[in-house]
Amino acid sequence: MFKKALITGINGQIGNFLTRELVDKVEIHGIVRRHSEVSSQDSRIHDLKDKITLHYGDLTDKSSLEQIIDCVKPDYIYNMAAMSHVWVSNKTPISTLEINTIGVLNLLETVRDIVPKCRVLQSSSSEMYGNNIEENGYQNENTRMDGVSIYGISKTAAYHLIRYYRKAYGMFCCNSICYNNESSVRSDNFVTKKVVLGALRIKAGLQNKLFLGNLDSSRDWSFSGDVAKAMILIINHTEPDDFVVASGETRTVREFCDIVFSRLGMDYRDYVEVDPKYYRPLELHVLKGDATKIKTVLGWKPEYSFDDLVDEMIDGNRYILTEMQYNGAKLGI
Ligand code: G4F
Repeated sequence: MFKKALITGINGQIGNFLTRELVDKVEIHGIVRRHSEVSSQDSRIHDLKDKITLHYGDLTDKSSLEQIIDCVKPDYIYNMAAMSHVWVSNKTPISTLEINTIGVLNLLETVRDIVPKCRVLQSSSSEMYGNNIEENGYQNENTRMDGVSIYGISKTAAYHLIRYYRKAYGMFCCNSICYNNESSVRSDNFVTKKVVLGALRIKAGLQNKLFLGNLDSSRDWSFSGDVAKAMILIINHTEPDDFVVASGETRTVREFCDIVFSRLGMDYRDYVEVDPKYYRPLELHVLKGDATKIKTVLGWKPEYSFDDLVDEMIDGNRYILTEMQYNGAKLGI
């Protein structure tokens, strides 16, 4: 009989890749939040709807988790639901804590009550480290945590809750400490997707300028599909543990702009302008993760290089250029 996996945030970027990876291997249930635009509830996984079961729920509503978990009795829970935007978290601090921290507590308490043997994987974040780095310039599983955003702090508390339930109650709870992970289906307001969409729109003549915030921060960017595969390895490990999932390479936002605009035959300096409204109260300057542990213990290896990631993001959104040709044809230009 198929095992059952419950994915919270199933329609998010990683929820989407997890679902595609697992759909023929386990019975998949997903939690979606009610959205006024119904199509937004399952936009990324719409094509898989016949193969999965979706439930309305919310991490902040424990009664919804109790009903779903009691009905499904999952063997695995991937907690991908979160308020995941760092800049927004500073505008909505209370709801960020309610979703990202209390939400995880609601989930853990419900699992402890109803399915204590269920394995739980928490999507933790490199934002938890803040600006701390080891002497070699990387962060690893032992790097001190000191979040520089409400988001980072909310994730740090959740990370510790996962460890506490593991140690105090012997539950199989693990953290994947994810660095920035991207793809063509990334939400439009994260910097990589914003740059790719902006460059394509400029190329298509639909936009003249691209306004960004801090161009000098560095991020460790991976392909989201590779990160989903790492999570599956972590939750299936013989024992619950915490793992950094990262590429080990870091590039500035400026370099990312340069690469994307160059691939489209443009110079980013002609189009990108800084708008301080995108600055954050505190910035996390450099992220570079040391993924030695997951590579050694679980044999994880990313399949996408940074160049592959950029190609996937541009190719997955090239329809913008085609749409322009289509619209241009309609207008006779
Ligand atoms: O794309 P970002 O918004 O991602 P950020 O803040 O690093 O967070 C992402 O990665 C975390 C893991 O490290 C996740 F936990 C989190 O959920 C999320 O997926 O910003 C990246 C960098 C920042 O330094 C930001 O200041 O890009 C800079 N940036 C410059 N201009 C911008 C912009 N970020 C955004 N979102 N929009 C801009 O216009």
